Amino acid sequence: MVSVGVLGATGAVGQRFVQLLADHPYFDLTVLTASERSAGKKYRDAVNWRLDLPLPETVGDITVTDTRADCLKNVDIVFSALPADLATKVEADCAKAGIGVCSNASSHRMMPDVPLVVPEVNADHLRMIELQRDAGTDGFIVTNPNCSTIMLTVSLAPIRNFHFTDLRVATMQAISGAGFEGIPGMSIFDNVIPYIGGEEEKMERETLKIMGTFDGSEVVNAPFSVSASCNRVPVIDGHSMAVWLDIKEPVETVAKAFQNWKCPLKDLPTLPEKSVDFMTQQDRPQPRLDRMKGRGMTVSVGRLRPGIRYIAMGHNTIRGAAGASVLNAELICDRGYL
Ligand code: 11C
Repeated sequence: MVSVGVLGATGAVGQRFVQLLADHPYFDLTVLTASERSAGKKYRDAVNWRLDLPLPETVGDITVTDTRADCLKNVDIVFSALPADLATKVEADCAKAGIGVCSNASSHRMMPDVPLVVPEVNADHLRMIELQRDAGTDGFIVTNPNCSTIMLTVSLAPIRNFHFTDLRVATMQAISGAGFEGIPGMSIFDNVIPYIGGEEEKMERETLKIMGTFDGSEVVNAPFSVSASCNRVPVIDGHSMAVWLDIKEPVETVAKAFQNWKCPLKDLPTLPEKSVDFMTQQDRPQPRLDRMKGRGMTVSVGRLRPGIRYIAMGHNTIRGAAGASVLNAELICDRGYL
């Protein structure tokens, strides 16, 4: 078993990490970190557990430590659910201390030697770990993108071989994307907020890196433009998005590509049976009905129309955050990078 920890274990994404790692076939969850005021408490006393499933018993007994690299004794991998401002230093310290960091934070995503990975789309970018090792780091940092970017890029996997130059996307994002702290500040009931700070820029630049080509020394960005418009809507979990692409092939050909697509990866514990579920019902996908498909890891695609236009939807804190990092870590183990 690989010994793992979670940085920032009490927040919305941290709790999802704990839920996914509590009984994992590769990983033994041994360390949980949180802010100074939680350090020294049992996890069950430090956390305000807000998920739909009960707090796993064995994890409740773990004593929470401070979020510092020197508190992570004998840990092989840490999963980071830290806010970006904290993550910059702590993740770099962990990597220097020989720990593999699988991060959901945004701070290192665009660094030239840090892989930004969605396994179904660019598993080969994990080779960038070698650049970090060549530069003298004993551990490594591997990141997953912003949740909206994950739904978008997974939905593009089956159709990426069609030629297009212009990708437009408008999101409808759930309130859990703002974390437990962000929710009370939002006047979201009976409302739509047409602004999520930094989100549009992240979708635009992260998509190009993920769908770009890694030539062994750097990533050459994907050769198309991305224009995003992001909105917060009164949904608890599940980010939806409308996507427009200037693909010239007939819609029937694109539908076949969605239907016939096979994920290129071999089986991994968190990889769902279907990474993309292509739906033909006129009123789907819907967050409430479809977000838990594939234990929250499937991205549903529907409303495919000429144009090309479609809707993609997935669970933002599972597929879009904690599940994405755990899947990256499984791939890292599978490919022998540990
Ligand atoms: C939201 N997507 O829904 C954001 C949260 O870059 O990981 C995640 C931000 C990020 O507000």
